[in-house]
Parts: sequence; structure tokens; C-alpha cells
Amino acid sequence: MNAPHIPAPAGARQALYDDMHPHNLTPLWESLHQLVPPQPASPCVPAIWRYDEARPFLMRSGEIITAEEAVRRVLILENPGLRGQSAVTQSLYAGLQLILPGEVAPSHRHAQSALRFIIEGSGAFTAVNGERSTMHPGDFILTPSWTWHDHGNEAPGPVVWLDGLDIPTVRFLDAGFAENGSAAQQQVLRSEGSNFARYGANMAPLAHDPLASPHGMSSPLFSYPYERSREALERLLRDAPIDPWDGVKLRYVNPATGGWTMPTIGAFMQMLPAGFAGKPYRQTDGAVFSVVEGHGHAIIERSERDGSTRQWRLDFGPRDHFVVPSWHTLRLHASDTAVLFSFSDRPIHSALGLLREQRLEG
Ligand code: GTQ
Repeated sequence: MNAPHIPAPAGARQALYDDMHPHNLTPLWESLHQLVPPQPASPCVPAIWRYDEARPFLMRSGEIITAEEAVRRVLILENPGLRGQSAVTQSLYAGLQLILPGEVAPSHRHAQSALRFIIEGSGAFTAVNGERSTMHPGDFILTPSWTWHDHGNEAPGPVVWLDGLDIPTVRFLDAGFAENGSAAQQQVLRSEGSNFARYGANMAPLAHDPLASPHGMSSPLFSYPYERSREALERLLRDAPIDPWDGVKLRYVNPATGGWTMPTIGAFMQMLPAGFAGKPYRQTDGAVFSVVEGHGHAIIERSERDGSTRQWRLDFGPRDHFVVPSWHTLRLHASDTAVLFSFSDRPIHSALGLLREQRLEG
């Protein structure tokens, strides 16, 4: 027998919605499809920030505010689909930070995990928990959750880096705490290179207990120099079979555990040979790319529920940044040998059993 049919008088549904609205009640059936979508339908959209276009604004910001006054002089890479939210994807934040010669970005710490990826200039430093690390283009530096950090520039020219933080994730969880240091710059407790000697040589102190790591759930190593990463990729490009989707792609690891460098943000570096035409793939973790070397383009596709697709072509060169939202199909093309750094919220997807990825043909 068929279920009984309930004929609703015209307007009865809306009357119910209106009457219960003041009681903070709302009908699920009007939004079930958006709440439990058949596939991710991100408001985040593909976008590119060309360095040639962004740099003049960054330098202008250097004329109107000091690093000390700004605390962090950063231009946020705001996703066009998420304007006003200081977010590059639903879970991640990205920004370009400028520090001029002689400036200091004062010491603080916060629950948010941060990464720095150096874009332009050499000789600035980030200090993490009492040790400085000098920055060079392509270096990947961590400031894990709740570690004291300040930045300084004792070099002759401007230094710019990409900041990647889990600000939207921490905001979503209402778990944000922050403190300012008692002095602008933290006391130097160890000479530069001490951290790398301890954790950067595929060795670890004998007494090292990963659970009592100096950086909590994050990698105890806080600087990953470009020289080393590039050398590994170049070698693999010559020796190893090239992955048809990724070229040669490596993940930055916590040397003590083999796990992610930070609990909320995963980071990667890949090399694409000249002429590379990558196969398409999609994954639930949305990613931000920073182009280190070479030129190419990304073809990004989004399939809508009605079966239609939208396509973007983003042409990139050195120091450009682009974002690939969750479950958008990506194909990477390189005209000359290209090196791409990227970061995503993959560790969160993995830890929560939500990670899905599809490597497609075609
Ligand atoms: O360097 O600590 O881009 O706290 C945003 C928030 C950088 C930082 C940002 C921050 C920082």
C-alpha cells in the first residue's frame, strides 16, 4: 500500500516555517541536499595571484605601515568565492608577507599552525623557540602551533614569503588562542643550525621522544632548505619513472615519525619535466600552489550536479600562486622544467577518514 498522501493547504508550509522561526527551528527538508551533497560543492573557486600584479601592492604597503606597527605586514590571498573571510580555501589561509631591511615582526605565539615558503630575497630570518633560521627562496619553514616566533630582516633588500596557516580551521573550531611576547624579539638560545643538526640529517637525538617533541604534534625540524628538496626532485626526475599525474612529487615529513609536518597542513614539492602534460586528478583536500621555477598552466575543472562542467586555465610562472579547490579536477602542464610547492589540509582529511582522491585517465 502506498504511504498516505498529506495534502497541505497552500501556504501551510510557509506558515509553519514563519511561526517556528522565532523559536530557532527550521525544516531540514528544505536544505537536505545542500547539507548532505552528493559530492563537495565548494564555494571556493580556482584563482591565481600573479606576482607581477601583487608585488607593487605589497611594496606600497611597505610605504604606509611598518612591520612592527602591522605586527605582520601581509596581503591576504583571499579566494574570490570567499571574500571577507580571509580564507584561500574553506580551511586554509594564505598571504604574502613583506619584511624590509632592519624591520622586526614582533614575537608572538598562537594556536594556529603556520608555514613560510620563501618567495623573494635572502637573509631575513624566522626565529622559532629560541633559534633563528635564515631564509632563502624556496625554503620551507614551520612555526608550529603555540611556538614563539618572530621575524627579522638584517639583509640589504626586501624579503617576501608566503604564509600558510590553518586560521579558518581554528576559527571553525573556536580553538584560537594567542599571546604576545614580552619583547619584540625572543632571546636566542641556540646557534643557527642546531635544530637542523639534530633533526635534519635522517638522525634524531637518542633520547628523542616523538610524543614529547619540542613542537608538540608537529615536526621537530623547522626548516627544510630548498637546496636539499630540489636536489632530491632533480635526481628523481632523472632516475625514477615519472608519475603521469604529479611528475615527481614528494611530501615534506616529520623526520621523527614519517608523518605530516604539522597536524592540520600538509606540504609538498614537485618537479615537472619540460613538456609535461599531466593526467587529471581530483582530491578532497583543496591546495595552494606556489611556483618556484618554470612556466606552465593548470587546467581546472568543476563538474556541477546538473552534469555541466566549468573550466579554468591558469597560466603560471615563477612566484605566482594559485588555488585548486576541493574536488576540482586538476591537470598540470609545464612548458619548461617547473618546480611547484604546494600545501593543503590533507592531514585533516586523512585523520578524519574523509580523504578521497581519484586519478583519472583522459
Ligand atoms: O607570521 O605569525 O600571515 O600570525 C597571519 C597571521 C602571519 C605570523 C600571517 C600570523 C602570521
